[in-house]
Parts: sequence; C-alpha cells; structure tokens
Amino acid sequence: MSVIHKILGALILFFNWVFTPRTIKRDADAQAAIDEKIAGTILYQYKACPFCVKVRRSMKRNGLKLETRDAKRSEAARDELIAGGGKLKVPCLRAEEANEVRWIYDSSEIIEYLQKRITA
Ligand SMILES: N[C@@H](CCC(=O)N[C@@H](CS)C(=O)NCC(=O)O)C(=O)O
Repeated sequence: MSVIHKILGALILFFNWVFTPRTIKRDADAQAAIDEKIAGTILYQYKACPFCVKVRRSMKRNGLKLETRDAKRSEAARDELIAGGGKLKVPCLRAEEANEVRWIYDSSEIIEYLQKRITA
C-alpha cells in the first residue's frame, strides 16, 4: 500500500471518528426485533475503505449490529468472500433470506437493502 493510501485511510478513519453519527434510540423490544431481522447478515469490508465507512456509518445511525469481517486482515474472510461472492471487492453484504444467499457488492445497494430489511 502506498504512503498516500495510508495517509488517506488514516484521514478517513479520523474524520469518521470525529463525526461519528448518532444512533437512533429504540426501546429494548424494538431493538431486539431489529437484531432478529438482520441476524446472520455479514458485512465483508476493509477498515479504511471509504465505501465501507459509508456502510458502517449507516449501520451505526440505524443501530444495526451485524457481524463484520475484514477481508484485508483475515485470509479466511478474503477466501470466503471470493468463494461465495465471486470477487474480492468491498463492501459486500452476505444476506440469507428463505435459504437463499445473496452477495450484495455496492455500498448504496447494501444500505438500501438493510433499510428495506429492517422496515419489512
Ligand atoms: N461502487 C462500489 C465501490 C467499491 C470499491 O471500489 N471498493 C474498493 C475498496 S475501497 C475495492 O474493493 N477494491 C478492490 C480491492 O481492493 O481489491 C461501492 O460503492 O461499494
């Protein structure tokens, strides 16, 4: 990774930390219902990728505590992503519905999908 990429990554993480979004407040039952709706959903991501940060910020805003796997630091996660989704690109959401697995590769599509899933 080039020095410029490292600096940009650090800046992205810094500004993401400074401007951390507020999480919507729900009562315990409502939050449990949301947790249930997104159970089993996994986000493959890189820590400092701007598109991944965009998805994580949306998750934080909406109080979505889904599992994340780092496809840069974890070889196992990288292999799962390539084997399941077909390519090494992040963010990618692995979503299971009615025994059907979907691999969603675009940050805007992921955000839209999660929004629909929690309001369904
Ligand atoms: N349009 C995509 C762009 C995603 C993208 O370009 N991701 C980069 C990382 S920031 C990537 O995975 N590149 C391939 C690689 O790093 O191997 C989105 O909004 O999610």
